[in-house]
Amino acid sequence: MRFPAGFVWGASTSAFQVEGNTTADGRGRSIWDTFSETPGNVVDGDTGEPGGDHYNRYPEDIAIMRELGLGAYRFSIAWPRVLPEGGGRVNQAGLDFYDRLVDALLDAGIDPWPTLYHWDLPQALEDAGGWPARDTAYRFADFAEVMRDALGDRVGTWTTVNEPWCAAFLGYADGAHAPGRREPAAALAAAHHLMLGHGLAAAALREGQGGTGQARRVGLVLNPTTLRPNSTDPADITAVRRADGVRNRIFHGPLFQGAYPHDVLDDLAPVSDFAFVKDGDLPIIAAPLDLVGVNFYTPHWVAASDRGIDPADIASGGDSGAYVGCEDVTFVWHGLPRTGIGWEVDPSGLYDVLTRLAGDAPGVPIYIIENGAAYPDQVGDDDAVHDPDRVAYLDGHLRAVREAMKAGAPLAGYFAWSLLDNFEWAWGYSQRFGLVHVDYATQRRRIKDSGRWYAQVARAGELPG
Ligand code: PNW
Repeated sequence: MRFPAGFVWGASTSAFQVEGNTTADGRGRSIWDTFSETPGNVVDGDTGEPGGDHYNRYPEDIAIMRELGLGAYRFSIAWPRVLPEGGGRVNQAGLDFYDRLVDALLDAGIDPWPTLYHWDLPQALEDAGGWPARDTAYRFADFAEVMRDALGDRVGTWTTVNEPWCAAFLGYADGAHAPGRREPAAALAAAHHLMLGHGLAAAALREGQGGTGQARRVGLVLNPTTLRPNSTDPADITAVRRADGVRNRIFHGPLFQGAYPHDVLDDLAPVSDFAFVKDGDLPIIAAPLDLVGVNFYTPHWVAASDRGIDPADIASGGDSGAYVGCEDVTFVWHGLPRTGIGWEVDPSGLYDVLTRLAGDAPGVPIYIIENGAAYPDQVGDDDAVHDPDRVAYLDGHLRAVREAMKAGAPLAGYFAWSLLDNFEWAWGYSQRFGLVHVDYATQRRRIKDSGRWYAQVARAGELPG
């Protein structure tokens, strides 16, 4: 199975998950510092320390990327490193880290793909209301401007927000993620302001294009998933429509059609009147994108039931309030093999996501920005990491990507999640997604079998067999 020449092969991380050094060089606090340090929120009480010490070890990590033959590296920029209070004073020492990182990547021939927001909101902005407050979207645009001025001469491809669904609904409705609030109406406002922040930031990034003459490309990263009815019962089909509304269409509508779907507004009317949508917001949100990123892990099967959503299924430990307005909807295991984190493995879910997105956002190039599988530690007696399950997961999902391309979806690249084992949010360090193993006690890196397999695929541009 060959991929076209020019297809981008990369790997991803995010700042809070790999950098560690949460108090170095004047970094301010983020909602994930506060949340993870609060007992009961993260498995084993894990926090952003030690992460993978990527803040200091990035040269070694870039050498590993070269060994893996990666063409691009997706990382995120820690807002509280750059603007410790969320806005106002710029912390030059924090900014300098990303400057060094970008230069080192370019020296190594690896394209830097920064994401501006991967969930580490400055605590000061949460204290002022967080994403449910409209002002946060404007502060985010200010941050984008600072980053454009700092890196815009060298960075070609930018993504604004990572997974607004998780940031809004796991953070503000379910509470399994920071800031751990359980306020369904506020979560809907957060989702809107994350999209508004994206639109404002995208406009800022486009200004003063290309110090190097390189065209600047701007997009965002969504995590749409496939929701399938558990039976042909019309009630189950309705359950799918409603869950799909708050998971997928609440984003696809504003971003790609410039409007919230009517049925979503109707379904959610008991929760919110959407008064936070102001005149002029939707055109900002719906401004054309140069690319759209997709993160995909697992599909879901949905049934109508008054049992409520099973907590274990959806949100790694919350009360599954993430699906706002879907209290009479349940998620059902389909009996497929599951990863260490419990997520069912089904590459056809990715095929469905991609072909649907190609229809919802016609002509916009799609990049898989994250895809991968978690397992607990797999260091063998021979001191190596043999992870055949992860190889099978990646192989199956890459085949689905290729099939979606054959069906016409404009896929242009694939980034594995993750380059390194890292802080897996509510799971802490108990689950490992890396192509590269990290021994957190010594910070020793070891390329796993999956990393060597992926390197071969990236070099050949082709799947074996
Ligand atoms: C995404 N859920 O997070 C993030 O973008 C990554 O930072 C993360 O490490 C990766 O996927 C694996 O989890 C998610 O509970 C976290 O539905 C939780 C959920 C979905 C995505």
